[in-house]
Amino acid sequence: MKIDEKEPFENGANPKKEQLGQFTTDNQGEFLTTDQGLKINDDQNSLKSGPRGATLLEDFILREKITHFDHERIPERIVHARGSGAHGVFELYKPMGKYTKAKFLNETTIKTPVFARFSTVAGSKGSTDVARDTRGFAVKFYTQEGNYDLVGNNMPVFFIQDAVKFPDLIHAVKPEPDREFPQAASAHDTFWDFISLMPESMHHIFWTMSDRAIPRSLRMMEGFGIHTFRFINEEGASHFVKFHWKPLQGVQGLAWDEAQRISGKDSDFHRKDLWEAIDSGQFPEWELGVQIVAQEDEHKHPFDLLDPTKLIPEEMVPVEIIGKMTLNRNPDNFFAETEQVAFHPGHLVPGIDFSNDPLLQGRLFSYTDTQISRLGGPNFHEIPINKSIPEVTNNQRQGIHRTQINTGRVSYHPNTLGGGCPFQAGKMEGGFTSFEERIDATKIRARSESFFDHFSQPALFYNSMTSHEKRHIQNAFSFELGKVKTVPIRQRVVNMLLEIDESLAKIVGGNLGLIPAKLPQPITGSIPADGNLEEFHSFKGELPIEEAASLSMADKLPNNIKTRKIAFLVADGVEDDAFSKMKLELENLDAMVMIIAPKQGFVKTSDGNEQPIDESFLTAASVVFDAVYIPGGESVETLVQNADAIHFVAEAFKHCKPVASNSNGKKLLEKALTNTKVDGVSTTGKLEDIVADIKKCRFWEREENPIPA
Ligand code: HDE
Repeated sequence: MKIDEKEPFENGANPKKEQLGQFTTDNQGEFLTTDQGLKINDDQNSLKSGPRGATLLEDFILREKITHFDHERIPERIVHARGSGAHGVFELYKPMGKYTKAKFLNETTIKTPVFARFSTVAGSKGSTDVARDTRGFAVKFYTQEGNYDLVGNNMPVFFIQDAVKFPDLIHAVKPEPDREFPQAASAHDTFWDFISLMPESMHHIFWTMSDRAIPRSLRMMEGFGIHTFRFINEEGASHFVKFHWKPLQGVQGLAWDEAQRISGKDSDFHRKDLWEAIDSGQFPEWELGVQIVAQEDEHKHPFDLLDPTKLIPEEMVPVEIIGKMTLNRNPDNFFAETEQVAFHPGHLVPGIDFSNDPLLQGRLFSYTDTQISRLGGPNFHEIPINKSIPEVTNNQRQGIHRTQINTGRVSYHPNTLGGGCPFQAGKMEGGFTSFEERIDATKIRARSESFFDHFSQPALFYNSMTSHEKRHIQNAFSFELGKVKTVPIRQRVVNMLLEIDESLAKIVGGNLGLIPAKLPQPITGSIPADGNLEEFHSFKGELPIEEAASLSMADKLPNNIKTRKIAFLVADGVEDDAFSKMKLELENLDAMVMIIAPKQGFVKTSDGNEQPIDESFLTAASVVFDAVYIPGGESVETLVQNADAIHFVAEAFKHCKPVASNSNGKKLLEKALTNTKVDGVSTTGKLEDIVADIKKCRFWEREENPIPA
């Protein structure tokens, strides 16, 4: 497609899907062939010197098949190796021309195709989905002006202020190099050693110690572009912008104990959840929001807009919702699409530009560089998932795995022999021009003093948490540091917590047997010539607000029960009516009901019907469900004798989930729980009671009186 052809994006057309279709094959009804297209007669026996003889080198069919297999792996991503992706569309609610000339942010009739990939950061490709970690949230917009990538995370700040520290951060969190453990975990000495020496990391650490780091679902997390970017309008005027993704499924986290158990029971928990939601037509949606700051207000805030360890509280600059992304199609092939997709924060379209955030500036180098080795050369933009919709017309040629066949003798610019083609595009023709920022500076290896308030924003974050969210943060610090073997590292972190919140430092210190001490915090970087370190110390600045409700997850719950997974525990003799009516009613509200019984196969209901079973107690676990329901009947007499059924209910309760029964089913609840007269336990068998509890997601106050399970 030639640049500027708008039509393919309108009237429901999806030019990316069409483009991918040209590369898609389906083996249905086809003969088996070699890579050269030769039909194969026998794919089960190699060519031998006699039926019991040695295999012949001549066997090109065997050689080709094994050679391909031998080379099927490519290097995994150095970070964000474990990920899941999906196709979708982005629709704009209102034109943003006042701020940006980007076409996909101006024309509300256009549906821009997107591919999104969500990932953990630290773990390898085969690691658990539910590690305590930041999640990547990367979206590729296939716009009519070329690819625009918004490569963000599910947390709005980052660990470090300068890209030069990134390799150290990642080396510290990855498995330790001599022993190659722990996998997908930050709870170890090298990570906390680094953090204890890096006061700027504290804000992000607070986010990773919160439930944001253990999302219930990839569909239930917010996304953030983190850095401040620029919007540029037709007149060339610049506004600073921060990007937000707000999920319409609500925001929810897991319990930490639950997350650890899920890692054993179903380490594909998030991947499967995303796949199944899309497969069943429950398409996840996020609204895109922007926080806009006028150019002249650059220095108006008590923090530096260029500092990626800071966010702009929504209470200070509201988020304006401008459009919606819907993920509506699972990939056809994980490797070809999710594994080979190559994101880059430097893939821009006219109307969007960078700021001088030193973390962003370093990222602009890293992505293509790593992709050249990961995807095997400089032509990875030709891989179908990475191809832009506008045709690529330039003078780049050759390189490994080149697929484009450029005709003609001219591969340079300027030229006359090729009629001057391809032409440079002027501004009016959509040619990209960088924002003309005036720079008058001394070359210096240093950081701005405006970056040194490392403690006011983590304090704001902690202050903004509800009591259960605070408790989870206290427990997460205590868990992570409890796994650290070197006591002085623990002590340094506890000392740093003292700079942020005294009560938190004392609680965590108490759990570790340590007393927080007020000591000078470490400094990083070069020592100034005059030896005066004073101004290099981190400090806790003043913020105009003490709390920001927008930072808490507590009021971001969904107002429906769509895609919630509910386990029905049954056995022979289950009351037909109580069982099938409730199942139907919940499914009508788009919840997902799974029937679990002592054994696979069928159970006989009270009316003698045969009810098929989805899973047995052997294969199912409460941790992968959102709620439990026990319909009554003779089945309950069997279940109260079944240790797995009792454990199932108790574990769901321990993780603060809604647990329900009808009046005849409550015997099992009474057997499993010490107290059934608490919020989130209903025995009425009424749909509205169960639905109200499921909407609340969790009853975290139960953690104050934990039960064994
Ligand atoms: Fe990345 N990051 N990153 N990162 N990043 C990569 O690129 C890097 C950072 C993010 O699903 C790599 O193709 C540096 C912040 C996501 O394919 C690599 C720095 C944010 C993904 C890389 C950062 C991100 C990556 C590894 C510090 C949030 C997964 C493979 C200067 C705003 C994209 C690859 C996907 C991937 C470098 C920091 C988000 C090595 C040097 C901050 C979502 O190029």
